[in-house]
Formats: sequence, structure tokens, C-alpha cells
Amino acid sequence: MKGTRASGIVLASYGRGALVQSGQTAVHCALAGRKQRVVCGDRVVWVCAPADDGCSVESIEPRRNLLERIDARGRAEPVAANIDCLAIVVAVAPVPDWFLVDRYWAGALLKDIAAVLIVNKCDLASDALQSELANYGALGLACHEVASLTGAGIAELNQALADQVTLLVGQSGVGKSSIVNALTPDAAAQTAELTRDAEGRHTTTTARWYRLRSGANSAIVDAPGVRDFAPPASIVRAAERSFIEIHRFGLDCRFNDCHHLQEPGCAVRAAVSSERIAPRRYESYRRLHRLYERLAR
Ligand SMILES: Nc1nc2c(ncn2[C@@H]2O[C@H](COP(=O)(O)OP(=O)(O)O)[C@@H](O)[C@H]2O)c(=O)[nH]1
Ligand SMILES: [Mg+2]
Ligand SMILES: [Zn+2]
Repeated sequence: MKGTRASGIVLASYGRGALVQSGQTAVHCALAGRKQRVVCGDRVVWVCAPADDGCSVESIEPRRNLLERIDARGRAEPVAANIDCLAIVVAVAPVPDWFLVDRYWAGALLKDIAAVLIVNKCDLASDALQSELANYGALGLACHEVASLTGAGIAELNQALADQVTLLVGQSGVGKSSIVNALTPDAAAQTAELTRDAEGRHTTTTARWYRLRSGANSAIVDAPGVRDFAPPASIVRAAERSFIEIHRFGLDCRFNDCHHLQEPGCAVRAAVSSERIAPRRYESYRRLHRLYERLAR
């Protein structure tokens, strides 16, 4: 490997290094500078100097996009780069946190990334989910019902995710890792490589990239389960942009800069009263709006 210089994709990043897929092999690379920060999905050039035995990341290609979340202190924290589609996973159990679904969808909308909903564990009775699912469907969020346990719907999902890089997100326990396993027959082998860094330490906290069966350009990224997610935003109005029906009805508000909270002549609140906007989605909007107001102060 000495003297090698090649390009690759970051499968996972950890403390001071990254695991890089290059051709058929995965290489542990150190980061070159203190400032360098690589993210799962980054395309990089890595080198293995002839003098010593370590490999390192030389440069990072400009990112097509970067999905980020707000950490506990309100700072942006990277999740994954160069993503084509955000797949938000819910399951019959645990009971879905629809506010979390809204915020993931918001994150995709703010970054112009396509989004789909995956409902897992459809081997269990899913009646309780149907009215929320119908609402998302009416808003244009495509939905795939699967059961990774029985394989139901997995072939169709595999087709739908072909030739793109999909980031799987959602509460822990909904079955994200099980879906990855169902879509990639060698996921266990790929995971084994990923779970230890060069010093043999476990690396489980960041997103991981897997090749999919459905084509050379197909990949799926398993993000760690989270309790909460919110996309970073530089302006409070980002909350409105990330709820498509609120943005749509908001065009008819009396004031251009209506926040849809207390203002007179608010078309959004009128639509909530007549349930043309689902009250739960409106509540979700208000929560995100409040968060952005707090962060702006
Ligand atoms: N009934 C049922 N259970 C499932 C299904 N898929 C996953 N599970 C179970 O759900 C639990 C959480 O799965 P896991 O993949 O670890 O979820 P993650 O935290 O989102 O990665 C495990 O006990 C799985 O066996 C499914 O399709 N049906
Ligand atoms: Mg998991
Ligand atoms: Zn309004």
C-alpha cells in the first residue's frame, strides 16, 4: 500500500480518522490537518506515504450537500454528505414520533434533498398509523411499507433506492439496521470492518455507508438513532419553508412577514381551524418556529 494515492468514499468517520472505501478495499486513514473534518459520504483523496506505514486523507472534494443537525448547544453538527435521498423510517412499534418525522422532512426540504417515508414492521397491525400516513401522502411524501423481518416490500424498496445514496434516519428501534441488513446481503461483513478504527477502538456513534445490491451507484447510510433532530437554520422563516402546506397557505396571509401565530388575517390559522392543515402539523411548525426564535436570540 506504500506510495499509494487514490480516491475513495468515507464509509465512517471517527475521532481523528476515517474509514475510506477505495476500489474493493476499506482503508483506515488519519486526518492530515487539525482543521480537516470528514463526514460519512465525503469523497476524498487519500495517500499512503512511502516512508511510514500510515494512510491519511489528503483532500476532500467539494460536497454536493451536507445534512446537519443542531446539537444540544444549537451548533450545526454534520450527519452525512453527498446524499440524494433522506429516508425517514417509522415503525408500528415503537409508537412514531411524528414531530421528529416533520423535522427530518424539514431538514431535507431546506437542503433540497428528496425525502421518502419508510414504514417498517408492517407484519404488525398498522391501523393506528393510517391517518398520519394519509396526511403525509396527501402532502406528497412518498411512503414505502415494509417488514424487514419477513422481507415484505423489500424488493420494491431496493428498486426505489437504486442508483442513489440514501440516508436512513429515525428513532432508534424502528429497524434501520434491519433494513440495511435486508437490502445488503453482506452488511454484516461491511459492519465488521466499520466497527473498529486503526487502533481497534469501537466506532459506533457516526453514520455508516453501505454498498447496495441494486447497482454500483447505490448506497445506503445508516445513521445512529436519535431522540431529537432539528435542521440548522440561519433565519426564523426557515420553519415556514420546511412545512410545505404552511408555506402554501401562507401566501394568502394579510402580512407578507406573517409568522402564523397571532397575526390578524392569517390564512394558515384559518386553514388549521377548518382542518385543511392538520392541527398536529401546525403544532409541529410552531415548535420548530419557537426553537429557531430561541436560537436567534
Ligand atoms: N416485528 C418486526 N420487528 C422488526 C422488524 N424489523 C426489525 N425488527 C426488530 O426491531 C428491533 C430494532 O431493530 P434495529 O434494526 O436494531 O433498529 P434501529 O435501532 O433502527 O437500527 C429489533 O429487535 C428487530 O428485530 C420487522 O419488520 N418486524
Ligand atoms: Mg441501528
Ligand atoms: Zn399567517
